[in-house]
Amino acid sequence: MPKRIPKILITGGAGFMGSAFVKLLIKGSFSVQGELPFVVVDRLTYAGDLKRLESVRRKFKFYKVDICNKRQIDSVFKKEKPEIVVHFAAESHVDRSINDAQVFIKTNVKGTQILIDACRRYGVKKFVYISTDEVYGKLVHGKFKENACFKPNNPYAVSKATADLLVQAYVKAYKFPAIIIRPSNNYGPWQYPEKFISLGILRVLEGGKIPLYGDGKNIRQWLYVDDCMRGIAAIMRKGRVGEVYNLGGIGESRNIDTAKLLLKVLGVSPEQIEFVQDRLGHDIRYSLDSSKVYRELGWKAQVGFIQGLKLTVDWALQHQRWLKSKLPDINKLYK
Ligand code: NAD
Ligand code: TDX
Repeated sequence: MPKRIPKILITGGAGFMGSAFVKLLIKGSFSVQGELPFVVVDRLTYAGDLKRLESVRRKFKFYKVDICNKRQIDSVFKKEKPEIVVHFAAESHVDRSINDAQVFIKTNVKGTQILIDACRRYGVKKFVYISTDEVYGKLVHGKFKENACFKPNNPYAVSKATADLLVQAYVKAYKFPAIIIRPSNNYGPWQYPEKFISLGILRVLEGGKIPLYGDGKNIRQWLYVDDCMRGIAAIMRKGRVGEVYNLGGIGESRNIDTAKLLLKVLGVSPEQIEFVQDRLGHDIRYSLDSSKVYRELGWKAQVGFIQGLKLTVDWALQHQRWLKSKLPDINKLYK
């Protein structure tokens, strides 16, 4: 019997993580004949780019749709009748949310509500919400488990926490078949060069320095994007409906150490660092306990931090033109 793949709709599939997920699904379906049942919905904001999916073009259906537009979402659901929805679409950058929170509340909260309601109307069997470690807020010692309290500290984190709570409320009130995933900081190929590692690479490729906020002692738990996608795919297939799963990376590192490692991998002087004004309300440290997903599904991050940085830098050297095409937008953001 040929294997049957359920129809999967991926929102934000032209973004950094969504596109990696679409490519993983397509790669895992190589033995399947005929049209693949993958549907991508993306508004193609500044962060969305179909170039990320060029290598798998024609292997999925694409709709340029805003998740906040109920009519458009309805028409996609009516036509495609997805069985599973994996929801990545969001405004995802903390600095932009501090500059202006409006679109974050609209897309991340209202957009999620519109999607959930469409899922309920069209009988979607599983809804996977990609939340974030930022919902828990900062911590100095230990690690956050899935039942930790929410204490988000910036407008982006608040918008993601609100949508996360909304999903939880629908699970409780209507037995809505959702699973929530909270990954730590992702990095890797095709990340928009507004985030720390991809921005650092771009600045060095331009002959500049890596900008470090404050004293550079803030800590992030870096997760290579392909590791994260393996985790999301495993949870989508075998995770328990109604549950929450953390996905934390291996590499917990102070930003200053991350910058130095990155400079070493890039083969440039460790002096290529510039201390700049700190981010408002900058969370000191994020760290997730991922023992639940390891216990239940055997997932753990596998790509070491140096290995992941090497893969990311190799990719960047081959895609300089793409990275540099984002410079006008980045220079406007960080002027
Ligand atoms: P990204 O900014 O690279 O991509 C977001 C995608 O969503 C883009 O393609 C964009 O066009 C699309 N989008 C935005 N608004 C939309 C709208 N109104 N309608 C339809 N599409 C819209 O983000 P990413 O880094 O790939 O993150 C994906 C998801 O994972 C987000 O929900 C984010 O909160 C979450 N997350 C990201 C990280 C990380 O480190 N990048 C970590 C944890 C969780
Ligand atoms: O230029 C910079 N200099 C710097 O020191 C930038 C852009 C960032 N930083 C610091 C701030 C953070 O401590 O680096 C760290 C990482 O910053 P970002 O890459 O902006 O990520 P972060 O704010 O931690 O949020 C990320 O992880 C959680 C993602 O952007 C979110 O989408 C995700 O939910």
